[in-house]
Amino acid sequence: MILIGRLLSPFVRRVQVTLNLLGVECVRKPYGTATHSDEIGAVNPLRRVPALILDDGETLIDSNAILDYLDQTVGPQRALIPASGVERRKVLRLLALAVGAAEKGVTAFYEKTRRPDGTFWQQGFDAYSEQILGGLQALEQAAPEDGGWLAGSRMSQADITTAVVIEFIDSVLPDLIGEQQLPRLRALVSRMNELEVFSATHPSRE
Ligand SMILES: N[C@@H](CCC(=O)N[C@@H](CS)C(=O)NCC(=O)O)C(=O)O
Repeated sequence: MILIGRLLSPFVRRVQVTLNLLGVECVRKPYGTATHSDEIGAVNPLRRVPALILDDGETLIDSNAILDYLDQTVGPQRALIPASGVERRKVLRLLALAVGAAEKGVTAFYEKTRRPDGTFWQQGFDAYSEQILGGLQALEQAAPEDGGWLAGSRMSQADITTAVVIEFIDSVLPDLIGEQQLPRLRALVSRMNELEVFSATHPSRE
């Protein structure tokens, strides 16, 4: 299998962490949307990453679809999103918050870096920042005080994605989350970084 995209993308990174954790063999082509638009467009008409090319040539696009495929491949015992019930709803809600914050982070980052000189839209940037912090604060409130996982007694996709998103926001919007803010999520990030499957995917190691 081939994963398309760079680890700076939180959507690509959460897929790579999941591949590592589940022990699924895959090579990655570190194509960036700004530098490899045509190569990405050849596998995804939306010209976005990630995309996952399966061994038979089928191509999956969007990290949600890719993670769903990986969960189905390993089966319900090892799946990182519970198959049904209240556990599934809880993880999906946490993921909506984390993924939503990532999406707004990407938009705010583009606003900051990609507009022509002099056309920075401060009001929009402030609104995106507020949405990011709103999502992360809701995740902070959902995190257990005792340092446990976000949903239940074992790691789920909510833990992976949240930790990836916190590190992404810190890297592209370094002034947004104060060092003293979100202590439970900071503890989660530390816990995830103790795992090689996670820390090996840090964008600085690409
Ligand atoms: N919903 C998509 C979002 C993917 C996404 O927005 N990827 C960004 C990189 S972080 C991208 O490709 N942006 C280029 C663009 O949208 O033009 C997913 O979960 O895979």
